Amino acid sequence: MTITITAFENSPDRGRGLARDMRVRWALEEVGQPYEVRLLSFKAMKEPAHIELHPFGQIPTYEEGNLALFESGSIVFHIAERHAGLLPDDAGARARAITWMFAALSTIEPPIIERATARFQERDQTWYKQRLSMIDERIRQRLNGLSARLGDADWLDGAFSAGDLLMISVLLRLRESGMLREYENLSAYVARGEARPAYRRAFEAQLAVFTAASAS
Ligand SMILES: N[C@@H](CCC(=O)N[C@@H](CS)C(=O)NCC(=O)O)C(=O)O
Repeated sequence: MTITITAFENSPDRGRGLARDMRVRWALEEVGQPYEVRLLSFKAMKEPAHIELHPFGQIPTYEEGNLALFESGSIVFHIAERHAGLLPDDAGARARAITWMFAALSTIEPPIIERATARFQERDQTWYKQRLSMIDERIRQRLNGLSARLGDADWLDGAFSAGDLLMISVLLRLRESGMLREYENLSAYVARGEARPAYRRAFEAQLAVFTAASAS
């Protein structure tokens, strides 16, 4: 059955792979599943046809036959459950990998998104610098814990898993802040993720969309 995902027609991140379709593309590439992409303008994302698929009018969505999903974490979990390569067979290791998926999305991602929102929407406020440094402190608290747990391991819990895929996707959003460079092991961890052939293929595919949109 054909898998179709949605992505920005013209991504605000200018093809840097930070939009959340990237993590879904990466998961599909890791498990070797072909997929099609339906590109959406900001206007189309808020129209009834898309709201039917995604109640909040966002990307990504995932369609496969009668199944329609939204939320990148749920989509990656679905892919990882259905195809070998992203979750271990051992029940304990599988539960721990799923725990890292949740940790990425519910513990690490929120302050990182808060930072991006502050930079985008609050930078003209008089209190902006103070707020940014408070958010950065919160991010560092999380990174301290993550860095200590990763130590000198390649991945968070044994073999590469969907937990690493989501964690690296989330950490990549911090790159422009320079904060990742404060953590040698986390920088190396992110670089290991980016070096995976599946990541490269997914990255090139989303970049091609942006390149084509800028040329037209
Ligand atoms: N929690 C959702 C967040 C989805 C989300 O924020 N998508 C962004 C792109 S990365 C979007 O569609 N932004 C446009 C908008 O909200 O109008 C997920 O993980 O899928």
